[in-house]
Amino acid sequence: MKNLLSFYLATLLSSSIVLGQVPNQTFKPGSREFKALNKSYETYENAKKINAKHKVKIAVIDTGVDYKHPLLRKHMHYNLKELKSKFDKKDNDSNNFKDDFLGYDFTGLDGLPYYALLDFRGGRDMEFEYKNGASHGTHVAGIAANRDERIGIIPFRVISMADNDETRLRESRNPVIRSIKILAQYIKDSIYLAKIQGARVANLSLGVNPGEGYLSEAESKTSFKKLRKYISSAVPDMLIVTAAGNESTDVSTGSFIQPCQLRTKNVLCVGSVNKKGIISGFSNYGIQHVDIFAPGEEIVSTIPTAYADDPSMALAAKSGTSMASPYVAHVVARMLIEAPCLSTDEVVKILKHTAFTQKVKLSRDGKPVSIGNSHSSIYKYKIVNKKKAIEFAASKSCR
Ligand SMILES: [Ca+2]
Ligand SMILES: [Ca+2]
Repeated sequence: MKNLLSFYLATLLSSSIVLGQVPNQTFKPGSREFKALNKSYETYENAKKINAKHKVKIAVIDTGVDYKHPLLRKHMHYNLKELKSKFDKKDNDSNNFKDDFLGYDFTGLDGLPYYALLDFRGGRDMEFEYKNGASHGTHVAGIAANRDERIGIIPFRVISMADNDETRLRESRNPVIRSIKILAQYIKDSIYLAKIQGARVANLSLGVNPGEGYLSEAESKTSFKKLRKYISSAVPDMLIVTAAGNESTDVSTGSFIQPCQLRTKNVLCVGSVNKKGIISGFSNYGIQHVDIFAPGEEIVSTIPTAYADDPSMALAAKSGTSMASPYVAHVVARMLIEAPCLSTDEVVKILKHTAFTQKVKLSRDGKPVSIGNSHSSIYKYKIVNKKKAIEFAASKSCR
């Protein structure tokens, strides 16, 4: 359990992106497995009712989400046009993706949503789940939804837990694609699909460390530049909330590549603070990139049900900017529920306007220090004020 509790995405994405780790499965219609899989999703009628309650949708672009979790089920936002026929291997709504009835899994070759494999293994294979499952994304989704039935979650899996498993990498006979180009494309496609479903918020609790010679930094930067262009031009009405990362570094000087560094108006970069409002030791920071801070230490949220005997008790505490980002995504969703007419620009302005302002001394090497006198400057930072931000948005009521 130790790994679980201390896990956050900076470690998840330490080196590379792997494709082809998920074995192909044959799904025979009418088979026991096929029936079990179909049953694990909502029926068309149920999904229609659940969808209707969702006033704002958040795309959770991550490692996938346990859509069967009792605390997440009512948040899952289905693509009804595809759900009607479930796995018919056809693109029923002509969006270029087959059977994308619940977000999309970009990491599997089988084209099925995540968790399909887990279902086939009886739902209790902890080791397998750890490597392939949706622990990180499930936790993030729980924070983003925060049990508000008006918030829909559209889950996308753009990375698999196996991406960070060196043993698995070495043993794998599949080609390893160590390219951030692929990840940038998955993120772009997720945003495209989320847009069609009407999502106004996307959460990206991820980043890539191009170290160990796997990735060319130049290539990575080019891919992210393209992604930035897409985000600013194709989805100006969607606010992309991103994690600042857990390298204890100024984002503008770090060697990692993150959506957080995409400096465009509708990308918000979130760092982590503790309960006292002090910047978390692991959190990245930086005047140029980090827009706002939010709680990111020991945050209790949902984890895949395979981890607990009682599915409703599948919860764990995790720390990281990965947890701070969906906190802000939730606040943004709540603001948009109050005032759907707010533009992404206005949302960002209100978030910053209503935020708490904190000051911290910076040491000579530029790191925030809470004590000590050998400092060279002061770093002012903002912490999201959930209550005030939502109230302020409500005062801008669109009606
Ligand atoms: Ca489709
Ligand atoms: Ca289909």
